[in-house]
Amino acid sequence: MAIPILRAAMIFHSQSQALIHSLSAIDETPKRRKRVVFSSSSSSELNPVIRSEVSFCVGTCLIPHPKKVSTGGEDAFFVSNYNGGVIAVADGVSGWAEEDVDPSLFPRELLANASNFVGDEEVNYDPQILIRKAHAATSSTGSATVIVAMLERNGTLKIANVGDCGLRVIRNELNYFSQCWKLEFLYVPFPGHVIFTTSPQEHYFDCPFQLSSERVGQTYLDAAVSNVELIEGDTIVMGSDGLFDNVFDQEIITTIVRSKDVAEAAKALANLASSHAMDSNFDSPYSLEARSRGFEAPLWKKILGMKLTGGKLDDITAIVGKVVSS
Ligand SMILES: [Mn+2]
Repeated sequence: MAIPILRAAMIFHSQSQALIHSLSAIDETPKRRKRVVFSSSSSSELNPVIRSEVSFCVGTCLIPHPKKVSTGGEDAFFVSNYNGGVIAVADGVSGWAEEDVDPSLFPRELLANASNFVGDEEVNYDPQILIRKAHAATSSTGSATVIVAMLERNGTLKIANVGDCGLRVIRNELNYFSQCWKLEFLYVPFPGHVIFTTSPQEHYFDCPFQLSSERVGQTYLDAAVSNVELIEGDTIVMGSDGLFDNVFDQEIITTIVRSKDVAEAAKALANLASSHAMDSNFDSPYSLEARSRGFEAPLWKKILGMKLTGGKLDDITAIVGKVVSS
């Protein structure tokens, strides 16, 4: 995404200290733990009940914008195996480069701070409070969209989202019923479908809600907050707009089904987004949206009777998390 909110109204400060944190992909192996719960029956006997807890198994992939390969681009992410698992993506607003500000500094520092606060008592495992504390601790100039998802061991996924990063939850209903009825012979590869999706928040086309170093930006109070009950076998896909602007949900599902594990799925999704981004003939989610807002093809294309098409060149972050019992 390109446009910082109300750039003309911003007051620029000289930053004496810009914190730069490089966040790299961490593929977390879920902790194996079964909790034995003793519940009393009507006959007051103690019956041991094995309650399965869940956590994420995560794969990640980041492909920078083709012109930003040397700097790594302006997306940032982190993955933590704290509790059931914490996943976050931030996307720096590239328009800051016009003000001689490195747009990658703010999102990287924001997520470095967020990763430090994951176990904080005041955060209390609430993604919206995590965003508040991380934002308050960030001193770099710039702005970023951000999404944070935190999984409880009981399967509750708590999401807070500011801007146009996104998250999808994909469930295979057949496997769901198989689990309910213990029909293990029905555990077969099946496409599944999206049971939850975030919605982008924006001021206008290509200008999303964003946390900022300036007062004109949004805050944690503007975050869209959702809770989703996940079950073993669910898959979540989190990404920057570079993923969801270039890949349709149905393609995401197909890609996940074809992949042997979460690492392969994340890589395949990012590669698919990257190839669509560079394909001027691909009718992407981005070009569909642009046409629906009244944007038109360049004149030479219109003369040839062609419509506005093509993917959107951007940094691409794809994170795939599979819910496993632990
Ligand atoms: Mn982006």
